[in-house]
Amino acid sequence: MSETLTHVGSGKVRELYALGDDRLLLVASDRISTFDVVLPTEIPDKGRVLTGLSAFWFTRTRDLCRNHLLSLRADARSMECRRLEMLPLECVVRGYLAGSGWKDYVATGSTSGRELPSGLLESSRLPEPVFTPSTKAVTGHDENIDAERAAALVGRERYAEVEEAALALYRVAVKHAGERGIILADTKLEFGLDDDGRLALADEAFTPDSSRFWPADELTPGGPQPSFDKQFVRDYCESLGWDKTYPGPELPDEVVEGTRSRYVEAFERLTGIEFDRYLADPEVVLR
Ligand code: Q0Z
Repeated sequence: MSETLTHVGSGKVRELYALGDDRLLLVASDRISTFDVVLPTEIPDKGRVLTGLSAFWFTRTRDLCRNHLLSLRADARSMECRRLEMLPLECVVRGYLAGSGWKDYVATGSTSGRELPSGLLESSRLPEPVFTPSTKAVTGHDENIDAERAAALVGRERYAEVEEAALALYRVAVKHAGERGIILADTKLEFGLDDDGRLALADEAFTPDSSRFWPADELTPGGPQPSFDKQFVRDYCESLGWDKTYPGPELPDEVVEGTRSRYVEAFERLTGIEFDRYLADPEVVLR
């Protein structure tokens, strides 16, 4: 049995194909981006780590919120999904002040129109997680928007439903990761609607490409934190004095190997499953 694959989209490091009318195949490559540039060197198995982690989280959170996952392919990097009508919102939840949340806070004392306590440092833990939706930019960076503008995009009731679901999902993932020594500082979730108009979590979920993963034992607010997965790559790129425009630098073997190890370590710590077992039988993350 073979099926026609029609390429329907490319992300920086992922590809999307149509499987008939109502399903999609999401394929995670081994490409890696840093400072918004996709590097010429791949990290072996990175795509498999991300696909396995997403599938793990979809399985663990299915009672909290429906999701698009239908099955994993034997290659361990491809996911068959229900095709949804996607909501035009990036659903960001932040538990710590980093990235654009920190930038907004420095400039205005708020992020996405939500006032935060004074005196917070970069990478400080927030008193409670905040939902900071942003627009989906076609090019360039997503823009944080306030609840009013976000609700105008999806409707007031749907907005309230998405906010509640995103916060509930984030809290579950944060607790699980925290017990395994990983801080999930923030995350970006995407939701869509199924044929019956029901909300479902889509895209990837709680991967290092959609979230900030920090080693819990190294948290030092007052500056940016080392990334659990990409820090070797960033440090190496910084050491070159590269101007962060295309083309990015080739990575030496030891940076590739160190980075691959960090991805596999994140997978094994979070799932409690040996990565080689996942490669042999991807469905182990679905149980
Ligand atoms: C995800 C994206 C990627 C490029 C569309 N279940 C779904 N139903 C409808 N649409 C999507 C999904 Cl996941 C959907 N993207 C993001 C992913 C490559 C763009 F792998 N775009």
